Amino acid sequence: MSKADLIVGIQWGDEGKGKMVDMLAQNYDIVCRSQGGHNAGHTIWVDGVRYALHLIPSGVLNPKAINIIGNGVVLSPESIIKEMEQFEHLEGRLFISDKAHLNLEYHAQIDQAKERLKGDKAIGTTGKGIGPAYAEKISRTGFRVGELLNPEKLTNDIIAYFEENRAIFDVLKIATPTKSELFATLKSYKDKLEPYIANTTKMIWEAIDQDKKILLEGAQGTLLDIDHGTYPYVTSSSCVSAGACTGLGINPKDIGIVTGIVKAYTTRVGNGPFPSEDFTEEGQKIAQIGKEVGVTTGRARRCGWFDAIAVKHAARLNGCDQLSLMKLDVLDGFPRVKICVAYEIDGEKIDYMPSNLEGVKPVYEEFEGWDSVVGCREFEALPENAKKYINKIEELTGVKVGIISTSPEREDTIIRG
Ligand code: 2SA
Ligand code: MG
Repeated sequence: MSKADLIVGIQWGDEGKGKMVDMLAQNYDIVCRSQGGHNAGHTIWVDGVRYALHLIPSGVLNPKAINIIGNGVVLSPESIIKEMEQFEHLEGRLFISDKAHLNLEYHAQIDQAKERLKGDKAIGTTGKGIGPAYAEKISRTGFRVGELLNPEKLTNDIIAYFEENRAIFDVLKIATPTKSELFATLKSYKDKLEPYIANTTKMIWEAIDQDKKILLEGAQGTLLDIDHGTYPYVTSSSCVSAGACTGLGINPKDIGIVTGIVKAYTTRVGNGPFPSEDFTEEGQKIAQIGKEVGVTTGRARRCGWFDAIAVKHAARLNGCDQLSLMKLDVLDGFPRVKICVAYEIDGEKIDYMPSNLEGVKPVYEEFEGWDSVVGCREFEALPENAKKYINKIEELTGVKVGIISTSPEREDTIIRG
């Protein structure tokens, strides 16, 4: 029996999971997504061709790997069908859980309408309908991927749902779809997706029993987790490692090595507290050098320094065996770099993450910078100050930095034994 290795985002998403999963996917038989939806996004370049991935697991770029979208995902048929057009021969290589919930056009409409109504209290969502789709799942009024197989019944059920909730849809100015249009849309989804809809839990169990190598690919990040993130400025799924169990139907004992992906600094897109955010030119410099723009929405990401308190907290939540430190090269050439080593709250200094980050101030330690780490493929080859920075991160978080990325190139990666 094998165990499933897991890649999880340790900050607010966009830690560079794409590069790691793409690299690692070459060695795995099965790559799975367990949560989130098409709010996730990363770009992968292979032989000069750009691929944008939102829902399809990164194993799609390894022709030998099987890709599974688990029950914990909210699936936009519209979005995945478009994404699938980038690839040939997906049949037999991509499977979608029949228990995953559908994220339909009206979910995005609700999401966007609610954000508009919230005004300056908006979450800053991606507008992709993620929150409303998960809300319906938890309210037990959602529709599941397996229901696409009977589009006639699903059409009637969705129209009935609109009728029951007419008052709410009216306030949000969302029109009821016509029956014939809705049927045509759902039928086209069925025609395109039917070969991919499967009982994926059974598939994963069989793969575990057959000793297959399995990689679980997290989306978003720990600080956006619905329970453990900076609520309400979070996404609506379980982004922590434990979520991968419910989101796929495996048990905690099936999980193998947990690698936390973390940027050498911190970014956040959307609203909500961010203690180590840097509002000065230095923050802007990080954004510019790190090309910190959202892949899904094109939004500018807020930037700041490495937050060791948040990372220590997230590493414990996920049970990280190691950290993978991404984009270290973005800090090249900074005369000094900072790490947030404690928080100050109401004049008191604390070394743990409180339940509410609102009003928390960072306490920094400063370190001398380094010239360049670009292209380093051995720890020993790194400039002394970069080594000190990494050693400090290990000391403050209590987790080994097992992998270090020194440029966007696949090969520019240090893997420590
Ligand atoms: P949502 O749409 O309901 O999940 O938004 C709720 C919060 O979760 C944040 N969120 C993200 N943060 C970082 N990256 C994400 N994926 C895209 C990317 C984002 C993009 O890879 O760059 O392109 O803008 C992602 N998805 C959700 C979101 O900003 C809200 O704070
Ligand atoms: Mg991303």
